[in-house]
Amino acid sequence: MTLSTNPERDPWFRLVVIMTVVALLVMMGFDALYRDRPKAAANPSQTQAPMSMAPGGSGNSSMTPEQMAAIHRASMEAFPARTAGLGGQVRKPSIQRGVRIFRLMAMPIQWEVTPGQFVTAWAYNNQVPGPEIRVHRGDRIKVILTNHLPEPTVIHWHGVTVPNAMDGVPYVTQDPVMPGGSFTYEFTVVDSPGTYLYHSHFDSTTQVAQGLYGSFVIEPSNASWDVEYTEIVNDGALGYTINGKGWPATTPLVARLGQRVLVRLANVGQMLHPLPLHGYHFTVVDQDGFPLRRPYEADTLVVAPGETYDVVVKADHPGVWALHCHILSHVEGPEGMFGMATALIVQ
Ligand SMILES: [Cu+2]
Repeated sequence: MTLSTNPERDPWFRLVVIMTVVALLVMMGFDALYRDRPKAAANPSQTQAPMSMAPGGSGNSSMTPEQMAAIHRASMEAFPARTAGLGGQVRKPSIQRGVRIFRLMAMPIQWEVTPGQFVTAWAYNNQVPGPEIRVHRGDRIKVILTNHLPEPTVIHWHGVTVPNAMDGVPYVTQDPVMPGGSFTYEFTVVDSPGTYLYHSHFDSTTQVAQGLYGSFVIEPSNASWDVEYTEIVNDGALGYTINGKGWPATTPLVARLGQRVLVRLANVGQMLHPLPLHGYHFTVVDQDGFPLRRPYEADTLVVAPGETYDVVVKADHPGVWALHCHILSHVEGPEGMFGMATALIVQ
């Protein structure tokens, strides 16, 4: 290709000029986007990881050994710390003519991630994660979403079999729900018992990171466990969290000696999170809502973005056993434990 001496009339030259202008506008647009976002959204570690946590091993803290020991002790002794707000509360439906009706209201709230650390979260029904929706196979359900956010939104039912029009993808299966608007999702539950998710599918890098997600549990007719917990990890604008809270404000899993504990693990973040449970081997019994024909034993389970696993723990060793992400910068630094950590307490 050669450019003619008269660039005004050369179509290739015009194309190059147009593409350059478009590229500049796109770059300026992204820059403006980032300037408008809270810093934490661009780098979740900034709300949690101390500045002194540079790679390179020991000796890069300005604290004395005694100061380090004291601050570690404080972060441990604070657990479980009280904060305002609890996510993932089970939502009881109202029932009209046999249809179970759930209402989800999306709006910005102030959310206390760790004691005294308030951030602007985007939440369903004032909690992060949103309410846990529990249903049975065969249930007919309606979920009425109302949008009080400053952006359009939609809900996608992750892993759940739904009619195409209910899939919650903007301009593919529905128009987005504009601020002040609402949309009713309606379907019959046909999948296997297990753990599924719901989350925003509009500007999801922002909206899911800010808190617009929740668990959708299809209950079995007979549970083969004594007690159960849902643990959703995220790595967005609220930092490294389990159920919307960072250590030491995460909620412990509590079991009596000998009980069978079902733990529903899910990841709505953008990173892999390998989750080990100290002191125990657990049995993985279900993945993404599919009961495993051959359950398997593991100590550490890598939960990828969008995955869910159900694991069973036989609580036969008393004590406080840490359950945390094994990417160390998500949980522990010179100032002790933070972020994606909780504990199983067997009494
Ligand atoms: Cu992690």
